[in-house]
Amino acid sequence: MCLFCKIAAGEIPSDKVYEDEHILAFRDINPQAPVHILVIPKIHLASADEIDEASAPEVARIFTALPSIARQAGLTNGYRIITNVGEDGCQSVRHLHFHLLGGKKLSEKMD
Ligand code: DGP
Repeated sequence: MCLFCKIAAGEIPSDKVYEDEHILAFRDINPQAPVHILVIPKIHLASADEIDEASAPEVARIFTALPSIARQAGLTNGYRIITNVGEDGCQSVRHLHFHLLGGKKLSEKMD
């Protein structure tokens, strides 16, 4: 089982901010902004590169939950959602996750 599958299963503890049957949001262990939350599907998908018609509803659930996760985290003035893919994308955990970053004016640079 991968690291984030273990976190989703509760085998590894995390600082959860939202959970339902399909998705989990928890604080990043190495925050890169005042608010840095990871949102994952509970099913294992290695990255956004694996999204297909069958898994698209899981991704839709994440994006449906994100506005309220952001609001609950106090992100009333905007935020950024990032997903890294593969080697060139600097993805270190091979389970699809969306970084929710905010709590300050973020860099204009995207790379
Ligand atoms: P990425 O580089 O896009 O694959 O991001 C992986 C993120 O996961 C990185 O920001 C650090 C975070 N992370 C890695 N291991 C753990 C962990 O065990 N717990 C939590 N909460 N975050 C983790």
